[in-house]
Amino acid sequence: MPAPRTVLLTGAAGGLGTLMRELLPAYGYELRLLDLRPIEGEPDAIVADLADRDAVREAVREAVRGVDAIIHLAGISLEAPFEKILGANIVGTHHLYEAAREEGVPRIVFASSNHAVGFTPRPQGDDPLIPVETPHRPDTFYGLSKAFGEDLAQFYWDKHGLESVSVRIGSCFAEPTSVRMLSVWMSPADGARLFHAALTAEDVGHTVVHGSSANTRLWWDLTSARALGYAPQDDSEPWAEKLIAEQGELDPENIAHAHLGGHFVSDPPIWPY
Ligand code: NAI
Ligand code: 15L
Repeated sequence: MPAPRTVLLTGAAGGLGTLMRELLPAYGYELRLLDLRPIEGEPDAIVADLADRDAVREAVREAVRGVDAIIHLAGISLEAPFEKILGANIVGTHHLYEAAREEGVPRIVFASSNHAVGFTPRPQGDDPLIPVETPHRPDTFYGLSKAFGEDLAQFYWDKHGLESVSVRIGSCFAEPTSVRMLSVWMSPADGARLFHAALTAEDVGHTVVHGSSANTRLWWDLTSARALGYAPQDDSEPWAEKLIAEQGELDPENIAHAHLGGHFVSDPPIWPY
């Protein structure tokens, strides 16, 4: 596949979308933007609801002219009633993949989440890092929709030859804000590095990768991400002393502290996580 240059960014108005709008152009990408909401200062951004099949067909058809790949960030990004998750994340992601197939877009980078496998026990002591092959163990309807998205990506590769990289993102924010995040944090700069690797690596078929920085307290294995050419540069450790002093060490007897998904495993999920 020739190196992609023009990339459709869905969910471009959101937190991660805003960070990637700032960071990805430095890699030489020309971004086309799509979101449910208008984006201030971006009059050319396409406003469309991915859950609406006719809208997404029109939007993607318009956005796809000259587009080499899609980074799919759009969707509900926290737990919500199943009906809402069903529309935005499950139906919406299907609509996007179907439109991409129809328009011949060769690759999608799908923003999956640690919550697709959130009930996986986090490593303790000398336990090995969580492998990328760990079975789906969603911790919420939200996590269930990300597990669906990964399976959808596999299906479109097997059936239609549409390549995907499913990035199981840990926590991608400017800085870690909890003790758990010390283990799953991905700096925005490393996020851009990982998306760039996912867009440019050869022959990815459908590859699932974990999305974190090179954290000292890492819980999961980054081998498949590194195999794409990802070389993380950041580490959450400089925040460790302050966060542990404020919040205490993780308690293995607390189920939210004992699982990858943190407080998303609680019923109902407890914020903040
Ligand atoms: P966000 O909630 O800030 O942004 C999501 C964007 O998607 C919003 O701008 C929203 O308007 C748009 N959207 C929602 N439903 C839509 C629909 N039906 N059609 C079109 N657009 C729609 O979330 P954030 O943090 O930017 O995350 C981006 C993606 O990455 C999400 O898919 C999220 O699940 C995933 N992710 C993010 C993580 C993080 O740490 N930020 C961690 C793991 C996954
Ligand atoms: C996610 O999947 C969410 O989209 C994000 O807002 C954070 O909650 C992140 O996971 C996390 O686990 O910290």
